[in-house]
Amino acid sequence: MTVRAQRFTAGVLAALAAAALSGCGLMPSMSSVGDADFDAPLPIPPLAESRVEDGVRVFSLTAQEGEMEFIDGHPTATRGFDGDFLGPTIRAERGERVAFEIASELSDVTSVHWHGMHLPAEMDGGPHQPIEPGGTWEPTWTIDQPAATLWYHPHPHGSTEQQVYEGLAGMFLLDDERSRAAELPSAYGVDDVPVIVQDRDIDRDTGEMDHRELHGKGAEVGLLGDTVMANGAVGAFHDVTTDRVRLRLLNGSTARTYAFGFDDRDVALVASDGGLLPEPVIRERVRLSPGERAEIVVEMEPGERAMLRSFAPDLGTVAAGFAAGANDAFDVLELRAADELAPRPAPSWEYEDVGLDEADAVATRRFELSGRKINGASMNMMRIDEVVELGDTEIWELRNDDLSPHNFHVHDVQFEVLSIDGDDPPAELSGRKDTIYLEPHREYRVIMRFEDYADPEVPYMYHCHLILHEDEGLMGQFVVAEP
Ligand SMILES: [Cu+2]
Repeated sequence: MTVRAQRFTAGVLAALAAAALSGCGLMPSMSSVGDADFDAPLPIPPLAESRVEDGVRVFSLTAQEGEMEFIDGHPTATRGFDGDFLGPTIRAERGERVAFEIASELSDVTSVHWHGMHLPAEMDGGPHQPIEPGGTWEPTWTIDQPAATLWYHPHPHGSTEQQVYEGLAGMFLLDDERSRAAELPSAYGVDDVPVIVQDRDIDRDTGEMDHRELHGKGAEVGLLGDTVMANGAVGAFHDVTTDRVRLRLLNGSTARTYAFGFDDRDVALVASDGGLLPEPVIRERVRLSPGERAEIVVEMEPGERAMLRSFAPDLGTVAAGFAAGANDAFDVLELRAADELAPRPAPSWEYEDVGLDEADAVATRRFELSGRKINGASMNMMRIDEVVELGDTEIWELRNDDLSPHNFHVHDVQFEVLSIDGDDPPAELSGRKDTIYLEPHREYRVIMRFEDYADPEVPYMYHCHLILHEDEGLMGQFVVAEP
């Protein structure tokens, strides 16, 4: 019996009963709430080392094979950057020139994409910048965007899901004057904590984590694992020493959407994909689809323990939600407050308005997602789908025509949400975004400006970040060209 089967046996009767009651029998809901001992210290990804040469900050990264012991006594084959699983946190300052020496010790083609970064297309690390087995890649660009929590991961066409699932991902933090002056917890790994949340399906008998086995028996959205980990640790806790703690949440899962929160407390959402929001947004739950980030500030009382959970997420769809994880809930990370907590001020900062104005838009493009196609076409690396003129502000209309979930990620730019079904977006979508969850059959209008880096030859991608969908063709290509 596989791990999965054994594990399901325990909860399956209750789940099936619940499913029968709810009238949906597609797939049992998963839950780890209250199951595990949270006795593993949260691993904090190390800050990547760098050196400065001729004014350029140079980082080195190696994609390599690894091994983890997620299940006691059973090693799991994994991959990581400069280690067994995940990668170091890269940190750079706005205005800095950065360069990377990336080496691959993998046996298959990979790439390294800088998710959320504004940079030249040939530095983007998408499917057109492959790194061959044993090969290297040396991108360089100048950081030119507001402070934000970004991330990096492979993007080879057709095998991105597999490589991210195996562990190739890391955070990329950008700082600027405003973020440094902000009243926000900022001690990395202490009160400013990276939290990469991912789900996995691990065989309890062998430790094996081969996602391909699950294609066909997984959900339409891709693999939905029943083991949820934070920075590669299952059942992790973090010791909190301040009365406010900032969590930089990254949904690094390939298919699963989470609704993060605590049982009974509001959190302050302070930043989304593209950086700080206009002002803190108080929420009980924060929904994140694959690829999205959220920075939240959590208030703590001395001596208390608070469990960061993912509650059953509202996917905006009844029809397929059950099979897409809408009924699943997980414990993610336990916060353990010390008996005495150092005070931290209430979150505040100076917001940077980048001046995206609908009146400036010179083009409107429409993208309808269905199955594995955008506007009826599936990804073709030889075809440029859209040509954008350098300097233009554009409105993109996004629509998920299916009843099951999709989201939408655009490379190179951060966009702002103008409206959803004609209404103002909710406050949690008031900041800049590079990835947005598309509730089925709703009209999303977003605005963006393509202000740099014309290159008529090398395209950027836009795609669904449910990575199975992306791998299977739900992706298109645009170039930014001189007028
Ligand atoms: Cu999709």
